[in-house]
Amino acid sequence: MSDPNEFAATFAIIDVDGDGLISATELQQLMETLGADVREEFATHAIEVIDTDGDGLVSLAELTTFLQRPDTSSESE
Ligand SMILES: [Ca+2]
Ligand SMILES: [Ca+2]
Repeated sequence: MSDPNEFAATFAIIDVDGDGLISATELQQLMETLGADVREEFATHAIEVIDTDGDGLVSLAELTTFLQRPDTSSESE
């Protein structure tokens, strides 16, 4: 999956309120919709990982950068 249009489509799905930014709450709602039992801290942490400018919200550019990053194997538990 490396098509920018696909990222935009995915982003639009996650961005429920359509303000162009993904909040931890929206991410949590998405994962609950997908059937994952997600804690708020997990969603907040995931946002922090993707959020490169540190405003606490994920923009399409930040999501695209994150998804296109070749090496995402440096996860900590
Ligand atoms: Ca939003
Ligand atoms: Ca940000």
